Amino acid sequence: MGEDKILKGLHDAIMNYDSEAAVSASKAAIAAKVDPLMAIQKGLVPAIEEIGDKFEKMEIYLPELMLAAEAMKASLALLLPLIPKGSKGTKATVIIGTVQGDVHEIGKNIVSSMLMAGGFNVIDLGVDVKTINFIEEARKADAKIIGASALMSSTIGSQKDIVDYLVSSGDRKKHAVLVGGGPTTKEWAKEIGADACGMTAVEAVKLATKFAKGR
Ligand code: B12
Repeated sequence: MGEDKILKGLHDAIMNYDSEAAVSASKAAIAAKVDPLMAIQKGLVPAIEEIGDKFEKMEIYLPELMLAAEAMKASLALLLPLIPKGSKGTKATVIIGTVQGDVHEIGKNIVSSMLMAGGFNVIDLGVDVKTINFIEEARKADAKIIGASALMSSTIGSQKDIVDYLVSSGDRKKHAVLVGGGPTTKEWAKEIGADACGMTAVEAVKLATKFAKGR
């Protein structure tokens, strides 16, 4: 099967809320040795973004959104582990998670995998992570970088809380703070005093490399 057809298969599986088709299309991508990151970025991500647009326009509702997310996760479970891991921990430790009140994890998981592939030691705290947990885990692991993902306008405020907490505890210089996820922007990062905002997983790796030795 050609690459275009495989990418279309991945895209259509998400658009049709079809986890089984997502698994078959992912297996076809793997069999055809399609680069897993390309399959994710060109096949899956545009589809889940289209789903998000339809949800926003109320053309679909929460059950469909959830089914599309399930199909996306089924596919990522096969593709993400194929992104080669760099030599573990050679660069720096990154604490990453999705902020409190927010359970969106797809983008954060792609960023985690890409950072690991880039040779970072990644400690992924999961979703709905309290501000204090980002800070405590970063202290414990002496992490040079904290990565905070937030997908909703109602939750990006927690990214500011992380920066504010570091400032008030006198630890701001110890950890670079990278923010990302749907509503975050470079202007927002500047406004809250974060070190940078990454719009894609590839940019996240570039930024982490920039801050690997500290701020
Ligand atoms: C899938 C999805 C869900 C799934 C999540 C499943 C899961 N396990 O992750 C489910 C169905 C659970 C869900 C639930 C909800 N969702 Co939702 N969801 C989405 C959707 C369609 C896609 C998100 C996604 O995965 N995108 C694909 C990934 C690859 O992109 P990404 O996350 O942006 O990540 C990339 C970059 O941003 C960057 N990045 C991400 N994180 C980080 C971190 C760092 C440090 C860096 C540097 C970079 C970086 O790199 C990533 C890879 O390239 C979006 C629409 C959209 N366009 O975003 C809505 C969306 C985010 N959801 C929305 C809403 C409203 C909800 C609900 C409140 C719905 C409801 N009524 O219950 C709930 C909230 C639940 C909660 N408390 O969190 C709204 C938010 C609106 C807003 N601006 O506030 C959106 C925008 C849909 C819309 N257009 O209305 N959702």
